[in-house]
Amino acid sequence: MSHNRRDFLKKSTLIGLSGLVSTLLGKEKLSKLESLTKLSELEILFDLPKLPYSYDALEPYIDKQTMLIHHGKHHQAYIDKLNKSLENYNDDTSLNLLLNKASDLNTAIRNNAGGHYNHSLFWQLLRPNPKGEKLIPLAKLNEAINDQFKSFENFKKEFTDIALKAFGSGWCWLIMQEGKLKITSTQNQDNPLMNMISEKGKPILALDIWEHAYYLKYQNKRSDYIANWWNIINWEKAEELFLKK
Ligand code: MN3
Repeated sequence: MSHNRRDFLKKSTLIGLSGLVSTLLGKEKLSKLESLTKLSELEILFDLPKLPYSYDALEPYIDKQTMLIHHGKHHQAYIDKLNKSLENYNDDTSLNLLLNKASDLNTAIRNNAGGHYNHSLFWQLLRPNPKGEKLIPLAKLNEAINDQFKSFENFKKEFTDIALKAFGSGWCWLIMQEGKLKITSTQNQDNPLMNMISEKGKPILALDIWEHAYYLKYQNKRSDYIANWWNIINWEKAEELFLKK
């Protein structure tokens, strides 16, 4: 091999290497930039989550029309307003962080972040029950409910009482608070994750008691709506939330 040829090979290897490095760096920078862009889009723009069942799947307990409007119009409206209310918000917009400092936020962010969180959870905690089977809590949660409320029937009664007594629009919850189960209610779209709520805790069950959740089928009869809700609780999801650290 001639001297020149060897020299040429060395040079081209070096050029090749530096080209490779700059290509790699460039690609890395590009993908970092892409992931940052994606991340900020996700943080700023919330999307309507798809229902884990069809709109008519909860019949006859919750009718198709109610589900179409509740999910497609009401939940969508909370998301649209949340996105709009965050347009000039320059801090971290992850949902949990927003709920955690809800008292510092303006009413639009607080209500719509709550509305989005609450409904997203509510859909997941429902399941079809076409055969009308009697649904009861699963292993660990069942044990805890029996321990604390004496029996499932007694728990149902206490939960129903609180959901019926809650004045106006709001939510009824089963939460974990300092290692204990507790039934609570919140007004409007507030929830037990918000910093200013006196009864804070980890949600395990969520029941929407706004009239828009039941008015089409049940009119003003909230008690009938609640009685039927027990037929479509997704206890697998409740168990998962109960066991989650
Ligand atoms: Mn609702």
